[in-house]
Amino acid sequence: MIPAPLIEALRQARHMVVFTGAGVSAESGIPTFRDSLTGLWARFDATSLATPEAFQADPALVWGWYEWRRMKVLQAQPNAAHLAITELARQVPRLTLVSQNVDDLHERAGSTEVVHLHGSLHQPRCCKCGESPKQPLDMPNEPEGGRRLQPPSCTICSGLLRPGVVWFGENLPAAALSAALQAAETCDLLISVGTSGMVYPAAEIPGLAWRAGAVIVHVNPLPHRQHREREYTLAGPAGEQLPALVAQAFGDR
Ligand code: BJW
Ligand code: ZN
Repeated sequence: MIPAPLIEALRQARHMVVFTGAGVSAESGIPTFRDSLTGLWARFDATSLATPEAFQADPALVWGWYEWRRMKVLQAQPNAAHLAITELARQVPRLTLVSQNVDDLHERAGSTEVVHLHGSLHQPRCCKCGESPKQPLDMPNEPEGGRRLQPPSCTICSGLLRPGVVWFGENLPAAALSAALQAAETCDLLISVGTSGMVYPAAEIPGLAWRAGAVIVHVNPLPHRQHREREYTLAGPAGEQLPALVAQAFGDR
């Protein structure tokens, strides 16, 4: 059951933010980070893979693991949740899509101008000069979990290429962060989809929007901790909840 005031808020919204985390890609077969059985951190140690120190200590271990992840994404398809977000953007005057995800499934579902807070698996860059290769990397062919794989060298300065993602302790890309914060402060409705809300500063975004007066909707199979006024949870997988939300709010248009 979707509450009637929420449907009305969707119909009235002038500027909507959709804020996504790993859960939006879960139904495409991309593992989340913190789900207790299937999450990446249940099987792999974050500190030995997702920090600059880990890459410095063992570039081949880290590069191989990210190449395995990139392969999984290239083999995956956008799911009903990604498609529902694309449809939502057609229905509201303005929609800003802010994602913590490093995959490109929103883009492949037809979303444009996605604000990627944590970078991209598909845009490695040189550790030394910061340039990204002009040619896309070859299609990876990595076993489950990845094998040790020497990162390619930069064609400009011969430094090592590194994954183009934001690791713990690194700053988020300034332009993306400022676009996300500005959208959160000015939107009238924010839908937070498939995120545990544990990683900062991204986790501040729904609260920022709420304090600025927006209606907040969480879409997650896990119940949300607490609810304030103007805050709702649609409990269930995003691939079911988001299409239902879009159909109920805009199906008659
Ligand atoms: C479904 C579903 C379905 C399942 N449908 N839903 C303030 C306080 C405390 C700590 C800090 C702070 N400020 C900064 C920090 C440190 C740190 C941090 O936040 N640590 C916390 C973990 C404690 N932050 C940083 O280091 C950030 N940098 C920074 O702040 O720079 C300034 C600074 C520098 C130095 C010192 C201090 C400050 C950078 C953070 C970078 C995060 N990087 C990662 C890895 C990216 C690369 C990679 O992919 O490997 O980003 S970590 C990982 O977590 C990834 C994600 O984007 C991010 C968020 O995870 P997400 O998306 O929420 O996934 P999950 O798995 O947690 O949740 C999935 C959810 O989906 C669950 O709720 C499920 O129930 C749900 N779900 N199926 C809908 N079908
Ligand atoms: Zn270089």
